Amino acid sequence: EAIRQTRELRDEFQRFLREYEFGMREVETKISILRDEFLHDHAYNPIEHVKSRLKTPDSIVEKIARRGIEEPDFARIREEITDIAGVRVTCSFVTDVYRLFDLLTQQDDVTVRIVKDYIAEPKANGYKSLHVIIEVPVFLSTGPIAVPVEVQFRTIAMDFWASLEHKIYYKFSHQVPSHLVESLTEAAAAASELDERMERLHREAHGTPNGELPTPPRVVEV
Ligand code: 0O2
Repeated sequence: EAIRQTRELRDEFQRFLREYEFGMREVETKISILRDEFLHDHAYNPIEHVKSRLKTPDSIVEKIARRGIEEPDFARIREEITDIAGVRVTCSFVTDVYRLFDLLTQQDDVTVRIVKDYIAEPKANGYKSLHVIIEVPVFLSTGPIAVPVEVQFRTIAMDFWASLEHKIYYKFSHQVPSHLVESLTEAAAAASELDERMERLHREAHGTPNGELPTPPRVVEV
């Protein structure tokens, strides 16, 4: 009986994870359609790369424990742990970050749950990125479900910084020596400056004196 119950729980967990994988694929498709459309219609690719990941069962279990969820309560896990599916969109410039964010979140079948703009308000260590938790519909044989997906938008410079910071954070088991914290904060400022310079350069190269990028029309409500 115990084995049967364990198997049932395992099957349920796998089904639960698959839903997130499907949600992630829906978001990947949306981003890749936007990228292809930009390339064809504006001869411009605002996206450098896209990386998706599903949280590992171990790290989900760890987070469930940290949240004090004791029962295998999938409804509560779905409600509280919103970063099981994650898509990271790395853009060329800050303008593109916000443009892509708008284009994704304005789509009719996308529901925005939480926005955290760490570009407008960077974290104390200098971390910058635009985070959004969205819900996208996934159509299963049993009917539609809404799947939460965390999408992080950032520039290449922000991504470079975040990936180094992440490695250092783990190397020192979350206790980074203060001189490194300071250097990282300085590096974050340098990355932001580089972002500004690169965007200015890009605009100049496109001969747009007021800094206007060749912008496609915004979505207009009819
Ligand atoms: P991984 O390995 O990327 O999945 P929580 O998710 O509950 O711990 P919160 O406040 O709800 O935290 O989420 P928040 O602030 O939106 O950030 C979550 C994710 O953003 C992290 O996921 C990182 O990917 C990224 N992030 C946030 N702050 C930092 C930071 O200071 N440095 C770096 N390098 N990344 C950051 P995970 O699960 O921590 O990691």
